[in-house]
Amino acid sequence: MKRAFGWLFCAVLLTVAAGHLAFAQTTAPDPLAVADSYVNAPHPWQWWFPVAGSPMQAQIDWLMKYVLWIMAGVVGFVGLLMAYVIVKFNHKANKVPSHLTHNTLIEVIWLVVPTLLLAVIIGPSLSLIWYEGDDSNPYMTVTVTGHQWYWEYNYQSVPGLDYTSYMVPDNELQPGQIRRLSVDHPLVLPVGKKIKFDITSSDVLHGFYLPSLGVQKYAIPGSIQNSWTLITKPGTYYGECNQICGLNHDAMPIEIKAVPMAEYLAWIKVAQQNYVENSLAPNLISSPPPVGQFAELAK
Ligand SMILES: [Cu+2]
Repeated sequence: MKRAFGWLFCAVLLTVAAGHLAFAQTTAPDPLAVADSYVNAPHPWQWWFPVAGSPMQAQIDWLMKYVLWIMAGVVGFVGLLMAYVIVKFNHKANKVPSHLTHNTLIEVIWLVVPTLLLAVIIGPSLSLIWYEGDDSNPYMTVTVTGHQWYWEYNYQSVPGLDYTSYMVPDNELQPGQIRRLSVDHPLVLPVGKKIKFDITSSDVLHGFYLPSLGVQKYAIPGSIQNSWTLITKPGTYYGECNQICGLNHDAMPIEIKAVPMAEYLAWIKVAQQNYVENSLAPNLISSPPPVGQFAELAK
């Protein structure tokens, strides 16, 4: 019995050591990773998280595996113990039961080992919670407002740039667009920069959920929830409203175009111009054209 606990303890220590190595690696993503037509979208039969598109999601992915391995160890060990007891001490195999009621060593071990397990889980968990909460010093802030049933994006640092984003209906899909995920005007963000989100709602509860970027916050009327991201690789990232918000809850996906800074700045110019034109008409929110055709402007 002592040997079994010894092995379990060693396994836990090894898991913790390996985990900390992995944790250290995921905190420093390569900001120079470049890919032109990278699409980070869910695929059929996907059963694990999407490929991490931000350091936050990389750490969430790591913590998930870390706790999963510890949990697998605990479940496996308890399962073996139960099998041992069932075989060795059933009524037939053990006709005269022992009247043993206390064993100080075992009682100390079953207090100390779970305590150690919780201790090695709480460290990285708290560290990740603090990391998620640290939205200080962003490069820019976007106010994200949930509406029934579309999203509105307001670029706080770009005067007047405020536009809506609707899902592309099934019968208007263009080649390359994804059914129920592509939108008319994606949220355009620069890669390699810290982006803060001020998330709110104009009507009911919505959920701003970006699985590949590790962002998930309620959009609550009359309240602002904060989150942030740092996208390491240019490409298209998808998310959804994940709070049941009414009839067309499934028709308010989120599409993000993460582009290099030069292309982002070029897009801003066109989007602002578009806003000025549209603002001549009352009650019209600007609708910048889709991104992708402005690489030329940036050169
Ligand atoms: Cu919603």
